[in-house]
Amino acid sequence: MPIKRYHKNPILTRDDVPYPVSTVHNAGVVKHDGRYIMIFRSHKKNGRSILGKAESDDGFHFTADSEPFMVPATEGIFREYEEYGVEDPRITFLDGEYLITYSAYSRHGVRIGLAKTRDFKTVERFSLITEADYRNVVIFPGKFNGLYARLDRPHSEISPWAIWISYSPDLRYWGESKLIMTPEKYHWDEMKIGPGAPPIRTNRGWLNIYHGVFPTMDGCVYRLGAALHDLEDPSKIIAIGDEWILQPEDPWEITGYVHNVVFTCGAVPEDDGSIKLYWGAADSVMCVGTAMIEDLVDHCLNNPRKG
Ligand code: BMA
Repeated sequence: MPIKRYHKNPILTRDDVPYPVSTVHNAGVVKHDGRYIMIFRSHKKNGRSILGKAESDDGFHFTADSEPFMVPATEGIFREYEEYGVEDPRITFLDGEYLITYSAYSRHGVRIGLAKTRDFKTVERFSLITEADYRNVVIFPGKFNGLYARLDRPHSEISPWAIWISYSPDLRYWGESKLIMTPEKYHWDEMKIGPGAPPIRTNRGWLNIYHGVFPTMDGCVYRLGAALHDLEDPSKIIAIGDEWILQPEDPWEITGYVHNVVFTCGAVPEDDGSIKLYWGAADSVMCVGTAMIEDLVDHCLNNPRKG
């Protein structure tokens, strides 16, 4: 498998967080001023989620801040839509700003919020960029014919839960939406798929590390796979690797708050052609692994799914 697990996983748990939380998982991670910044999700003990921040010099050893980074808004339009919590942050660096997309839960369903920061000291909510019910929005770190682009995963009772693309001139208004990738019948991702880490630019295409879900008699299994999108037109899928690249195997991936889950919200590309891939394990702890980007691209191209 192209992903090599770090030998000291898990790298961040609730015991490392100075305020009371019962989980640490599904974190977006970026490198800012040479340091790794992790924005992670935690369940509070009332079952609702907040976002915390941790920092690291090497991408493996993280120290969490003493206070949460984002808690549900108490004013404005966000207040109504974040009542039940904020979850699963993804971070994209573009035009000098970090764009943080996150799931905003409320009695009205789940929408995606977009917040911006330049320094991770202050953060400003910008807009709620979807209606209900959407999750897993990742923004491309690049523009296409002057437009921002994102992948997302609407929930639908009619069609399979699949990956769509949309475009925006200003990050606020999104359109030109198109379905681009669907789950494959009786395959490891047959039940639903969703974007994972924000796409990574490679010489051979945009690398999209996504999650796929398979239903079993013992509940759902969340695994990670990889797909390659055209550099100029990211709505075109060049290839989807047929096999998963990561599945729950370590004890803390198999057992936890939700069993059998590896779920990514972020990967950091390095100068040597590797990435650090971060994933939440069993919705309980954070883990990291490394891979060569070229190996992940080969994974997509050398054994692509046929469907
Ligand atoms: C998904 C989301 C993720 C979570 C996963 C496994 O639907 O809720 O945040 O990690 O389920 O529980």
